Amino acid sequence: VERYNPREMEPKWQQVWDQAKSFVTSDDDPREPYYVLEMFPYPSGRIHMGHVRNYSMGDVVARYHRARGKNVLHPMGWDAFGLPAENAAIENKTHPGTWTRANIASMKAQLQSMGLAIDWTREIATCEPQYYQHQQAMFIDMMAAGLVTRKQSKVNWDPIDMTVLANEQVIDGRGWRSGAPVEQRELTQWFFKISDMAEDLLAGLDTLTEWPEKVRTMQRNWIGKSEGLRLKFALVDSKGTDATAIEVFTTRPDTIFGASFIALSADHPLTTQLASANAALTDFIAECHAQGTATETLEKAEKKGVFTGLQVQHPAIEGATLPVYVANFVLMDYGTGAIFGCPAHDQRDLDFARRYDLPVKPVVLPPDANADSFAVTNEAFTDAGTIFNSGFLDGLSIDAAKQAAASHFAARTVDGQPQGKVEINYRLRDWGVSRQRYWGCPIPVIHCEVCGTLPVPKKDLPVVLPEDVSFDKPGNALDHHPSWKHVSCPQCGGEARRETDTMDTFVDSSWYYTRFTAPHAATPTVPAIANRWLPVDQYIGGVEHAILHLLYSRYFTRAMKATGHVGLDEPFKGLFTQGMVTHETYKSPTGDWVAPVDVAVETFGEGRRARHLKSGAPITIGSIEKMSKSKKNVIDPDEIVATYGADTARWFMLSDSPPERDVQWTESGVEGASRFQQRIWRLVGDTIEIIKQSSGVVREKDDNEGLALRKVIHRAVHNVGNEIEGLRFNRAVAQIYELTNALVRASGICAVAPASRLAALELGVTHLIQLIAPMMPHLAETCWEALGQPGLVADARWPEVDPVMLVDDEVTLPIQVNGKRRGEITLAKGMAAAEVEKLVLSMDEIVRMLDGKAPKKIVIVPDRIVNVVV
Ligand code: ANZ
Ligand code: ZN
Repeated sequence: VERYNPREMEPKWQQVWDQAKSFVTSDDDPREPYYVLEMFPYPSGRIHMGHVRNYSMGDVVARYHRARGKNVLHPMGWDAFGLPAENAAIENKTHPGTWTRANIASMKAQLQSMGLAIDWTREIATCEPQYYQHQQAMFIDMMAAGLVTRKQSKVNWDPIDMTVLANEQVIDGRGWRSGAPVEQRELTQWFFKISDMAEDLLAGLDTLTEWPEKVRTMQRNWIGKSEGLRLKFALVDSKGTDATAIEVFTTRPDTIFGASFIALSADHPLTTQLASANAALTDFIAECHAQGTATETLEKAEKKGVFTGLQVQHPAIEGATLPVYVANFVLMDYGTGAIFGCPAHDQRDLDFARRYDLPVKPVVLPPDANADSFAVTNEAFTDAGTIFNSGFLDGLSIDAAKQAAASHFAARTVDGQPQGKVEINYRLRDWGVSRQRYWGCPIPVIHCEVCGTLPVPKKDLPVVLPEDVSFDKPGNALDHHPSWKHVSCPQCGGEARRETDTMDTFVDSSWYYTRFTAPHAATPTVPAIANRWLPVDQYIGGVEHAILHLLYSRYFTRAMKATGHVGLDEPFKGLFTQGMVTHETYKSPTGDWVAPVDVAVETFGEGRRARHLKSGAPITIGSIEKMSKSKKNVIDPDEIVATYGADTARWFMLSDSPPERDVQWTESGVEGASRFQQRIWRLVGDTIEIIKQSSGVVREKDDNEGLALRKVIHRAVHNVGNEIEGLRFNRAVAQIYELTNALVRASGICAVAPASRLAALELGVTHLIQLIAPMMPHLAETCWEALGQPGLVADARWPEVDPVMLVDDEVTLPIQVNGKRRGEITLAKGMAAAEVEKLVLSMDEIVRMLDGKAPKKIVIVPDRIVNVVV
């Protein structure tokens, strides 16, 4: 047989599928709908191996469920807005749209060369008005429904890039791109009121049983529900301020007897009042503002503060007072912006207390500790224990003490109000969606001096981005545009100004999966169609999106439900997060990274060594790292497809390790995948040859070995299906290897003695091709055609499994007719009586004996005997 040539066959089949519209999905198909989706890519320019892995997995799921008779929706699109396009525009003097659309075109060609079973008629790009006009319409609906607000808020401001940064984009207090120290600014921004839905988003996590537990935990922590107490501390002396008490939020009222100070946020109203007459405090506030609000920065920063001169009364210890500080680790937008510090049982408080020499009084005794000698030194004790040193709370557990303290303070008053009040707080903040950038979805709002802030009337949508923009100045090109923002007020007709903020690109990706269900509709969705397809049955993507993208999508689905665009809460029923693709790293003698294509690796004895391909210079083999441009350890998917074909790349990605783990890309691995492809092709060729030569040989009946082979085949079909359904692709692959080995062995035997086993061999090879079809679809079509099978394997139904064939152990049961032994039957152990009865009644001998009459009675003792009474 000639070698299989993927370079010739892969484009051929891609064209065949395309012309047959094999993967175009219709909404009114009566078959059960199944929606599989991979996270859509950012059009950066080229696909990388992470994409190859992600889409290979999704494609297996899509093709498999098609074969199981479902109406599969498997679409693809582009997350096409965002800052890189603007940066490219600045660097290359092109328009962000030109750059983005060119990238989409080349990446689409790359994806198509992978042979993915995608319905390209549903392709969407979030940067096109056909998409974002619907986002604008929904924004207006959300405004009307009270889900949107505009408020002043502190933001991380990058003074070089002149833009707001998300907390995640602030690294060690600096902008992630510019490296400039981040400033805090007060800006009026648009927000989605996601925090109103905190409880619902939290409760919904319990229903997501097909999500990784790790992701659910991350979301729970991000939402950060905590139950605590608002507690008032009366001021000993107001010192000229208008305050008489300070209210804190605490989740540990059980530790109140260990309190040693009060700390206010730099932005607390009382701090502001005190700062006017306190230069040290003013300086400290400025220092806090320079620090930024990113959680990471706050955790790393040294715990510092300034004493205010104020004292409060201790609420539980008669006559005792506590000093009031302003501290850098207290945030204004959580709780009340003030805390009581208990250094013995909170690490931040302990660091602070050590710095300012404040008392450290333990009040929770560890289970094995002695009350007289227990002391806290450098590590706060935060685990469970028994309350001590605490008056009326002594001897209680933490939980009991929390309750006792809460009811104690609820019954007392400060300034005529309850001193303590139970409260639930969430860490989740409202979602600030304003970005001061050009390349995003314009927020459809108009500001009028007379009428205020108004939504753009829906008839005037879309608010389209102007094409003629310049990026000569840093900042927001929309704002710099000479005319775009000047409009007349939709209400009074007077001069007004367009909103120049655009939406966070996370908004675009929060609903694209809904748009795929009706990508050409004149409304954002067609609810009846969206509800039929959604939730997405299987969503696949990187774990880096575990929090933001997935949480925002869950929120947005709820917002779309509230505004009548869909009828569900949770958009993704099944979620799978795949691991990364890694590669060895290489370094030249001068310490520069060297790309794998420039390196020749050889083995010698136990070891391996490497040289530079061209110069021959020795190369150091480094650690295995996630493929990244910075370490040059990337492999270009295009080169792999050109050399080995897409099927090989897909197979290797699926075969090598469990899909949730990292996979290490190696040349030997790819070559192994390529050899396996040829092995299948040879097996098919040999089988065809054997069938040709054996024409006329009786092929109906199995001998023992034929039966054994059938069992292997049925078991493989059964297991591969199960493994794919469980997304254990590497295990599915292992099953396929096993089946292939068995068939290659059988083909050898058949070739020398063509006989009864031929039928089993033919069945096995045909089934094998169906099993590999979701993974190596081009090779599978080629083999399918060669075997003379009708149609496309892409359209073939998944082979039926005969349950009898799955049972390993067999028993032979004697058959008695009217008490006399008349024959026997061999069948699978444990077979149900009804099944046995059917088989017995279809046996030639029994049919003859009954002579058309029905038996009076059949008694079956499972696995023992069959008694027929006639
Ligand atoms: C006293 C105390 C004693 C606390 C103790 C902890 C341990 P979670 O669980 O995350 O909600 N806190 C309250 N408001 C804060 C703010 N605006 N900025 C910084 N920290 C704040 O955390 C609640 C705890 O974080 C609260 O309980 C408070 O410190 C602190 F042994 O009160 B605790
Ligand atoms: Zn007006």
